[in-house]
Amino acid sequence: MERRKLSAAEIQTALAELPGWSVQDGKLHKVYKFDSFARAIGWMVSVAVHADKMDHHPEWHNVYSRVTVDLATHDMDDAISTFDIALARQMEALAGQH
Ligand code: H2B
Repeated sequence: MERRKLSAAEIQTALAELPGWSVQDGKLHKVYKFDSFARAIGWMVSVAVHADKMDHHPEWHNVYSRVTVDLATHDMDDAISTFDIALARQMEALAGQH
């Protein structure tokens, strides 16, 4: 997959299909709320497997059943890249299964 920085317009287009996601402090941001701690952690493990395969890793914070996520590309001065959108889409897909 192509790995490049996205323009503000490209980010807005992508956000239109990513419910609950926004840009905060220059990063793609969402707070996920699950039914339990076990479901939150199960989702995190599924995402972690995918993220490691992509070699693209989230910044995230778990408190009980809530996971706060921030995505940026550190190698590109913390810009939002095609990889951040791909990881956000994968998080959405996996959230539907947890
Ligand atoms: N994750 C994120 N979010 N951004 C990066 O730039 C990044 C990463 N770079 N995971 C990868 C690892 C890089 O450090 C290795 C060497 O490929």
